[in-house]
Amino acid sequence: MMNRGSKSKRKSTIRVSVIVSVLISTFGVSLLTSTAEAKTASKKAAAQDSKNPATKGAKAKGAAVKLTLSTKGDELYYDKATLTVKAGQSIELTFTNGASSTSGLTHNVTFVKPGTEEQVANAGIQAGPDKGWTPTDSPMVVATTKLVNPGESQTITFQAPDTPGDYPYICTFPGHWVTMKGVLKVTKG
Ligand SMILES: [Cu+2]
Repeated sequence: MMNRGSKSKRKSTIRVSVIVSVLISTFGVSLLTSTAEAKTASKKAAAQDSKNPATKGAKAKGAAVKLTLSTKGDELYYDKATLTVKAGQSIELTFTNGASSTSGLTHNVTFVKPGTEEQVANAGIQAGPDKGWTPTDSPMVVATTKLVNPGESQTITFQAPDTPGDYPYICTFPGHWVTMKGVLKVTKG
């Protein structure tokens, strides 16, 4: 009886010391491991930040701003003389040709760099009807719709220029730009 008791006491003492030493070594190792993991994780997070443009201020403008533009019926005028957006903002523009079906008037909207509307209109004539009277490859052109038939619409999405300023929009159908024009006002983001 006595012997059994002292044996079991000794055994339990040994067990406890083993458990404690295991705990110490495990805890010590886990501390080191978790510190290393935290460092790696923060490095990864920093790398992701620099790769993800959404976290950069200049491009982070949220959802696209929705704009609409139409014609004044059969007149060679847009219904809005100005549109305003922030630099770098995503734009979703819906253009509606409000002309009557019997008018035969086709129109587009072409956004151009400041002061280049006449040059773009002339280049549009050179581009010809197959290109919808628009020099789409020109660096002066920021964005453009196709030629839209009377009563129809087209929605385009594009990014506002990063440089604030007054960006004209015109219809490049020959002769229309003289009156079919407005200004996209790009303000500081
Ligand atoms: Cu037009």
